[in-house]
Amino acid sequence: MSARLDDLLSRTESRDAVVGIIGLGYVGLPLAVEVARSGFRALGFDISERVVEGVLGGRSHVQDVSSEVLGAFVGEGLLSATTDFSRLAECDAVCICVPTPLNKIKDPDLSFVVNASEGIARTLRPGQLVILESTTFPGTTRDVVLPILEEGGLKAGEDFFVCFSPERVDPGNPVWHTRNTPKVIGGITAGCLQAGEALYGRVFDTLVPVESAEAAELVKVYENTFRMINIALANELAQACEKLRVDVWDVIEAAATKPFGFMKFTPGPGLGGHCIPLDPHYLSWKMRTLEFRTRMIELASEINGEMPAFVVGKVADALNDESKAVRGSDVLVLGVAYKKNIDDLRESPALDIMRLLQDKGARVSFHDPFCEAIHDDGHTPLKGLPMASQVLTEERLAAADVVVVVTDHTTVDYARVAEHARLVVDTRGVMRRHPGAARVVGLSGVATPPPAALHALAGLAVVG
Ligand code: SAJ
Repeated sequence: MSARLDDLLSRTESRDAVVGIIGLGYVGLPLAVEVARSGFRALGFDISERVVEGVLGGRSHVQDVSSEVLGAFVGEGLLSATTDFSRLAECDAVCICVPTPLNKIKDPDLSFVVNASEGIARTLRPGQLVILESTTFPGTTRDVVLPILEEGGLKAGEDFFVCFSPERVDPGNPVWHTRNTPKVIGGITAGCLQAGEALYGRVFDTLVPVESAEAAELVKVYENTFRMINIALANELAQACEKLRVDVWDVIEAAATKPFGFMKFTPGPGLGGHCIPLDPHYLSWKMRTLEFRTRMIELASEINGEMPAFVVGKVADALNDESKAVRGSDVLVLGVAYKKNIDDLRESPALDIMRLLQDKGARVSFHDPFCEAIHDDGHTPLKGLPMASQVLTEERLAAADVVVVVTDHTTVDYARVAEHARLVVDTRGVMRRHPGAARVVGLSGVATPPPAALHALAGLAVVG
């Protein structure tokens, strides 16, 4: 074993190692806390003065990190933060937890990873361990990060050590947290993996070593590609059920009773979030450079991308059944976050649905108990921004020509919606449990008949 590795392993074992975390967001800050909880000195790095001041003041800006826990570690001197990247020289290990967004043509934007790597390279010294956590395409660690780090002449695997270990943070998950979620890790060399396992084996409950950094990079994009494709299958099933006039929720709930060989996914208004819609495109982008088409990803992405328009079509049909046009109709969208019980609007299909409805002339407003207002993010131009969340009164429900359940926050009283709304388009299957006065149109299957049909059935003439 090299003396450098030996020294790093002993500093790790004795907890004398200082661990740097670059990027103090929803991945980096929880990691910094777990590093401190494991007895290491954690030194957070961020480009934002505001973030650094908040951390030093014991004020958490991340949902899964309580300010009291953060403040306690800062008070004990186990956790600190700085915008001074020259202090990376103080660290025995550096974890990169920065964003890897896609650009407008869905190509990976590695600028944050490159900047972080260049920051580390400026003070790279023998014996340091670098672990990249940001989700990215296979080959990034070896082909993008390594050349930057080896620029100064040090050699990975001999002078310093490099691993990839994908973040698996699910913000707000009540069961799976940073420490107890199994942690995949792969090294550039066997020695690199040994160094990474020595550190992360003391921070995480379960390590999952794999044969290379590329394998570890691929595990993460595969996990989320699996999810994206199965969601697309559920969405395609919803479209097929629409043609078959079968309730897709009946089909999925019944299929989910199969105790083996089946995994439940549900259809919805489209795919939101900063992981599932984006991560598969890292793989498809990489495979295109190798002249290989990931057709499943392309097709699934197309199907998921159709859902906002599919929902708007359902709204238009539901209004049409009542001899109303979309143009001029009062449409109240219930829930705009990308998934229930969070306030995150990133890539939310609700924004596409609202824009499409506005484009058709509808008067669109929204109610979301987790999102106070929608501001211009530069992506989804909505007219009249910022839009404030409406108060969900009975009068407001009754006044809407149609209420569209887009995000099924559990804090909304859907029985009340069923009682006071006239017409509901339900993209999440939540109204099925709340029969009421409202006419409900689901993603598929036979909606409750429109008033005219009901009156006709009862032999009554429809008046007015
Ligand atoms: N969605 C569906 N149908 C489903 C599941 C999700 O339409 O059956 C939609 C959601 O409404 C949302 C989007 O997909 O718009 C993404 O939802 P998600 O439940 O996958 O939540 P995310 O984006 O927060 O995904 C994260 C991921 N975590 C990491 O990448 C570390 C993902 O791997 C997790 O599986 C997921 O959380 C989770 O299970 O909560």
